[in-house]
Order: sequence, then C-alpha cells, then structure tokens
Amino acid sequence: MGGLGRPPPERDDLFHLHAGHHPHGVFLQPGESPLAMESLARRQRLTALGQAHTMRPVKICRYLTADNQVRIGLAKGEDALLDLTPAGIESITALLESGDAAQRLSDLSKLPETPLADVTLLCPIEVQEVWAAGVTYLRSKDARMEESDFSATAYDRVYNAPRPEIFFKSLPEKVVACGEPVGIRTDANWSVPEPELVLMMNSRGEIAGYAVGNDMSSRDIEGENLLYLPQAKVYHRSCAVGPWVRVGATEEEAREWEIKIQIERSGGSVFDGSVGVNQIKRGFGELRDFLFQSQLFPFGCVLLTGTGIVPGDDFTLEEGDTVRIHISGIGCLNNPVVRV
Ligand code: DO4
Ligand code: MG
Repeated sequence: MGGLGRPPPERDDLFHLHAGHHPHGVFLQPGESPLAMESLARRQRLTALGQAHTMRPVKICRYLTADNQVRIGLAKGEDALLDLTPAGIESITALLESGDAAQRLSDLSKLPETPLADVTLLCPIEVQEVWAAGVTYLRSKDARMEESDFSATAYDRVYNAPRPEIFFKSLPEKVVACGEPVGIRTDANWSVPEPELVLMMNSRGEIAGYAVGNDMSSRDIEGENLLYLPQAKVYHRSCAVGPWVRVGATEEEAREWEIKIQIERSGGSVFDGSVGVNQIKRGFGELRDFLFQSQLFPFGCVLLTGTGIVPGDDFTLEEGDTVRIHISGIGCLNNPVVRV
C-alpha cells in the first residue's frame, strides 16, 4: 500500500498558489477550549462545527513517520500534521465508520505536531474496494463517442439512462499514493489520466469523506471495443488516490469545488484543464445507491465519480510526464508516469 519504504513524495506548490489557499486565516484549532470555540463561532453566527468547517477544511491523511510507523494525521495549515494516535484514531476506516468523524475531529485536545516535510504521505485507502463511475459528465460522453464509432451509442445511452455505468477499478493494495508513479500500458498508444472526485463511503453507504483520484485509462484499447474496458482501466498502477481525505463536507459544498489538472513534460506544461464538480450529471446519493444495490461492503468502499476533463485527441501521456490534479476543497495529487 502506498508509500512504504519509498522516498517522501515531492510536495508541489503550484496548485496551492493557483487555488489561493489561506493557510494563516482565522480558524479554530483542535485543542482550543470549547468556550473559545463557542465565542468565535457566535461571532461568525455559525455553530462551532460549522464555523470550523467553513473556515478550516478538515483534512486527514495516512502517513509514515521517520521511524516507519503508520499514523493517521490531521492537517494543520499547509505545513504540519497533528498525530491522531493519542486521540485513539488509528485507522481512517474506523473513523469513517464511526459516523461522526467531523465531530470527533473538532473535539480534540492537544496533539503532537509533525512537520509535513518529515513524513511520507501514504494512500488513504486501507481495506476498501475501489470502484469507478463513468460517463457522468457531458465531456466524457462526447469524447468517448468520438473515440469509437463502434461503441458510440453505448456511451450516449448510459449517459441518459437511469442506471449509471459503475465498474470495479482496483483492490486497495494496488492503489498508488501521491508521489508514486502511475502507469501507462506498454501495449497502448493513447493513454490519459482521468482526474476525479472520490467518495469515501462507510459500510452504511454514508459519504464520510472526499479525496482526489486518477482513473488512468488507455483510450485506444477502450475505443477499439467496449468489452476491452477492464484492460483499458484495470492494470498495474492504473489508479491513484490521495493524499488527503476531506471530512465533514456536504454534497452541496463539494459541488462548489473545482477539479484542475496539469500535465508536465520536460519542465513545461503540455496540458491543463479544469471542470466544476457541479457539472456532474448524477447525484452522489444516486451513484451510491446503485453501487450498494445487492452488494455488501463490510469496510465501506471508495468510488471515483467520473471525469469531466478529457485532453484533445492528439494528446497521449508519455513516460516521464508528471500528472498534477487539484480539487479546491481537498488538495493536490501528484504522480510521475511510468510505462508498465
Ligand atoms: O465508459 C468508460 C469509462 C468512463 C470513465 O471512466 C469516466 O467517464 O470517467
Ligand atoms: Mg473515469
């Protein structure tokens, strides 16, 4: 699982600058007394929890300490983490399962702080199956209809059908972390990243967190015949998620976020694009309901929600590229590209 024994991921600030983060804004810190929280919240005319979430996105991660301990951390500003171990939080799965993750994270007292530079961020997926929805944005439907005469009507139909396209994407242990390479297939000659909002759901199907994901795809293999979809989508290093899980945001808030991608080659940008999450055609609950229909996920599950950004037909990824995906409410996922 992401990151063990590997060098720390490269921490990129490009998107942080673009996204206008406010690392030093006025916000409540875990450990601040309930009275201080109440008084600040009252001044903002919000509940304490609402104020904390509005002013300071609650983001957690899995990380490896310098002495190789796996820990769960709470982001503190842009450069530090609070170790959640003393608060009894040792797994993201258990925290999401508890049903009150945001409340638990807002009720914490003093916790040990670690500079982000001293840790390796791991993939936040511990034991969950990873699934993906497709053709949920108009851009994805149109691009896929263009890439394949053979299957064009299938994309058109599924975009408009009550039942969405949902496919199995990855076992948890195969998902790559931020900083680790994503793969392009050796037998493909048209490969693209798919930047997607990820829903982190518990066993009851509650959307308890959000993450940034990349559903790597071989467009020529998918375009040749839709029955080749599993080969186009499920291969070594074809899925990246992380490093942050945003906790406590509603679907309404998530729909305000923007997804951006930039692909770098030889020090320059060869593609960039963006889309608003509100361009997604289907509701999150609708996708969840189809995924959970006649299924059990005892540890919860993870769903990539589809891409709304598809590079032009003349673009293919190359080994040595770097894919940088940013979602405004969550953070950045950066991965170099290797041939697999
Ligand atoms: O229909 C093929 C896959 C679609 C997909 O992955 C997407 O729209 O993101
Ligand atoms: Mg996709």
